Amino acid sequence: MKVLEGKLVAGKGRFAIVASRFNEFIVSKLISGAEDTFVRHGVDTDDITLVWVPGAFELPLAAMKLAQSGKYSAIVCLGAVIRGSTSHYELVCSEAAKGIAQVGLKTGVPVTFGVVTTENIEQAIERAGTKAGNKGADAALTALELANLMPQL
Ligand code: INI
Repeated sequence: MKVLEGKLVAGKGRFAIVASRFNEFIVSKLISGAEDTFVRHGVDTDDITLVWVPGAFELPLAAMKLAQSGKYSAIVCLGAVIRGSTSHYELVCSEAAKGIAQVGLKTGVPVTFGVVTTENIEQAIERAGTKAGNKGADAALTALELANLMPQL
């Protein structure tokens, strides 16, 4: 049986991180986690581009432009949507998730989902480098694996 899978190595590609400013105190921790993961797996910091957007709702549009540019092996989307602070929590979460998935499917460029969606700030902190790991680091690891896998398929 021939098995194809991505290795967690940098390769020659460049990576983009799209991050939302809303709840920046959480998102900045996700960015640090993603950058640290890329660098520890051999990605040169010059090969990482960070793009800011206002909120999680805007992540897909920026990710789409980056994916269409053809410059990146994978794109990581980072954000924090906290129910306590919004009446349209479900809408923001679902549009961000659907939009991010669509970018990957429409362009063939891996786009990973590092958006923390929680009931309250405490749960967001847990997912941004404390008790429950760092979702930015997880999303960067997934980006590395998919970037390595895509050329094999
Ligand atoms: N955007 C977020 O990234 N997180 C949130 O928790 C949030 N809340 O609470 O509303 C949020 N809203 C802004 C939204 O993403 C858009 O930027 C805005 O609606 C303008 O399009």
